[in-house]
Amino acid sequence: MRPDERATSAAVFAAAQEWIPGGVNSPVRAWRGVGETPIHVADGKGAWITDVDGNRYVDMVSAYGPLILGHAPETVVTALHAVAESGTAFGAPTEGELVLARMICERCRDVDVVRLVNSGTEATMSALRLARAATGRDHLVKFNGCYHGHGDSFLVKAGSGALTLGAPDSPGVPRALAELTLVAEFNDLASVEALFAAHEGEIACVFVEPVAGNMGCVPPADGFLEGLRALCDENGTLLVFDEVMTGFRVARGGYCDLTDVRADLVTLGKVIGGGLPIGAYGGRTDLMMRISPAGDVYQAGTLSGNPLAVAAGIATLRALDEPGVYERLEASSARLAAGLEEAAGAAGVALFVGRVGSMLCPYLSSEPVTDFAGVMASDRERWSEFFRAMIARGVHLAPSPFEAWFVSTAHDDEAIDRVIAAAREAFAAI
Ligand code: HOZ
Repeated sequence: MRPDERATSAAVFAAAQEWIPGGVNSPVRAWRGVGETPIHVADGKGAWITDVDGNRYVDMVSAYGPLILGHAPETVVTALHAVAESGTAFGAPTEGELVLARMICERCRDVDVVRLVNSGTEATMSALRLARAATGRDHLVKFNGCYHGHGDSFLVKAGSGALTLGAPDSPGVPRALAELTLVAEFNDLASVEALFAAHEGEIACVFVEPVAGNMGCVPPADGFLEGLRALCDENGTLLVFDEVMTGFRVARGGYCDLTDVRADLVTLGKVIGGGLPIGAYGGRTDLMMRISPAGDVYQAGTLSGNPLAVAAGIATLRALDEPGVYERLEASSARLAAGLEEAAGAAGVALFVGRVGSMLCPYLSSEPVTDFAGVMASDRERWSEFFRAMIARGVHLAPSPFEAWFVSTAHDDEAIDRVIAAAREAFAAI
């Protein structure tokens, strides 16, 4: 549909400018990177959403990852109704928190003990504090283009919306703090070695998204995670897997299921809340027992372990236990990736699809994209044209070439075929 068929969205967005910074509650939603004004969503069911103008779209955003079962799955809706009837917050522990914590620990190999928080940002901030406390060191290593939420220490060469909007290093982060964040290149072990050599005995932890999902979708190169583990071991440094995106998405136990490399700490979010606000961090018992009140590292939250989020998370993880779920996600995601490649090929457009399970990113690139430089070398200007052409054809994409697409169990053949058909026309049009 054309922009003039999105008039109500445009009117709501214009009014929101006065009351909300930039009209949105998270920057990437403003569609600035693609030079458009955003649709405003009225509702969603399964793989589809409808905007306030009545336009329907196949949704490839999936709320940036949490909706692995699609929109409003019956199992989650039923669980939420029950909690809504019986009380939504108590500031006191509930049994549901134990149930979800056990489910997480039983599924994630590297998580022995877990603390629930309210967002991925809280999870990474808290894990960093713990790593600093446990090692008595202040520095951390992160990777160019990786994103670990908007905590001060992570807004240094950040990916996701920060990269999209040209602000990977945010004003307001004290220089003294930013200087403690050392930045290496993803899939480049030599760059990490150099930081360890320059900061011997100073690095508390290495934070890594095992699949870089905030500069599209870049899998780890062979030996990269193994190399990080070895460097961390040599230097008494903790290895933190940020699985906010990959957790319960790429496999039943997250990326930990796909590698032999052990993480000391793991951060989670998105899928474990089934679309409600949640985060979690966990790991080795000896480390996690440093967290207050078991230990002395303080971290708290009025709504942490919120009954609604916990119930949605439990329902989601239970649904993911059904036999064949991940196989079906893999099959539909592979079909989508192949369809996009075929559609681009037919239009003579160079395309590389980065994909791990049900997270993927089509880059307008004639070369495989394996690192940040490759991401930046892809044709991002033309990607914006592609985005506009896809929206016009009823496919909702994240408004940035740096965001992954997420396939859900609700993306059936009809939905996938619609995306491929739209892409065929869109590639021909750009
Ligand atoms: N955490 C999301 C993944 N890139 C970004 C969502 C947002 O910035 O709104």
